[in-house]
This record gives sequence, structure tokens and C-alpha cells, in this order.
Amino acid sequence: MTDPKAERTFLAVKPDGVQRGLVGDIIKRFEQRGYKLVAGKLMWAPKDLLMNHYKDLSDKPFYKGLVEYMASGPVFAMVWEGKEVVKMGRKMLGATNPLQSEPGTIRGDYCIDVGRNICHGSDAVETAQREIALWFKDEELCDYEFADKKWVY
Ligand code: RTP
Repeated sequence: MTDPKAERTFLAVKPDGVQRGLVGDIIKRFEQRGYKLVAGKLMWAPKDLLMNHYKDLSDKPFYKGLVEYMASGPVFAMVWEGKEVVKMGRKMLGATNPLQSEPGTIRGDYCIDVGRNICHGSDAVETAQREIALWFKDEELCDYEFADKKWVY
């Protein structure tokens, strides 16, 4: 992917976000911003996938509870594409702890507890590549162009 506009990120609406009916709102925010949905699926993530996804946090005291929370119901996994989508995706999510998330962000609008913070977003381009490969098969990623790109880029 040499085109910087083709940067991709991995987002997942966590089980609390799915249960609270926030999938549509989160998709809408990224669509309206001008990002392109490349893949999406509702899935009950297996624990080994979640443990791998969060392996860098395995020494944290909240790791076990985090994996249990993420395995407690279906998540909506997505891949989004566009200019600086990794950094902008994190900005749109808001700070990890919702009490520090600005109103107007997803977490800042919808939650108050770090253990129920609605949505995951990759924290770096390399992390996004690892997470996309972990959650999606190549054939699940849709390679397409917007019919008319001039209104966003
Ligand atoms: P995420 O991976 O979910 O997007 O979150 P993040 O990068 O903003 O934050 P990270 O430090 O990677 O933490 C991953 C998730 O672990 C839960 N967490 N609980 N003190 C706690 O109880 C605590 N700290 C973090 C949150 O669900 C956080 O999103």
C-alpha cells in the first residue's frame, strides 16, 4: 500500500457497544468523516484470538477481565481505510478512559467506565496490519474505489 490514502485501521465495537445498539452510530461517524469501509463482520470472538489480540497487555492486572469482557458477547469487527485513519480513528474514539474522553468522541459521548469503553481502534499502522491479519482473511477485505472520490480527496 504505497498510496497514503490507503492506510487501514482495525476497529471493533466491543460487546457493550453491540448490546447498546451503537454499531450503526459508529459506522456512521466513520462514513461521514469520509473513510471507506473495507470489511465488517459480527462475531463471537474466541478466547485464543482475544488473548493474542491483547497479548501485549498479558502482564496487566486487568488482562483476564479484559479478555472475559471481550468474550462476553459478539463484537463487530471492521477495517476502515483512508488518509491517516489510524491516528484519526483513535481521535474519534477518544481516550482509553472515558472519563478523560472529550465529548464529541465515541467514548466521550457514550461511556464512563474504562472496563466498558465501547470500541477498540488500532494504535499504530504496524499494529493495524497485525490486527487486520489476525481478525480477517485476505478475501474478506473488499478492494474497491468510491465511484467519485473528488468530494473527499
Ligand atoms: P483498545 O485496545 O481497546 O482500543 O484500548 P486502548 O488501546 O485505548 O488501551 P489499552 O491500554 O490497549 O487497553 C486495552 C483495553 O483494556 C481495558 N483496560 N482496562 N485499568 C483498567 O481496568 C483498564 N485499562 C485498560 C480497556 O477496555 C482498554 O480499551
